[in-house]
Amino acid sequence: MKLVALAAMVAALIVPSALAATPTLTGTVGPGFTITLKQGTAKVSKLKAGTYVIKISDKSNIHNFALKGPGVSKATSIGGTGTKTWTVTLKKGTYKYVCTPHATIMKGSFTVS
Ligand SMILES: [Cu+2]
Repeated sequence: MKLVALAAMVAALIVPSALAATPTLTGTVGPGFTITLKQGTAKVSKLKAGTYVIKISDKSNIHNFALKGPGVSKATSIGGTGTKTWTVTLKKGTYKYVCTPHATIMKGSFTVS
């Protein structure tokens, strides 16, 4: 009987941790004129559709990190710095990320299938 109770407790603990296993991406902008989006150490170029947690590190008060694509339009403030965590649902299509004031030189994109 005790084992059954223990198994139920373990199952209750496992379910939330499975939800917490949402893939995490890291977006970084600044301090120089650079903007990147990585999964681990790899630059993001292709992703599967689904829910992702994106941790943004905005390291400059002259840059921002803006992400746009199907169903998503998010940006950090230009004058602000610090970290932000976005939970986004990515759909099939092309997503672009830019620093809004320097979008011609600070940009990247990836496709979702
Ligand atoms: Cu910029």
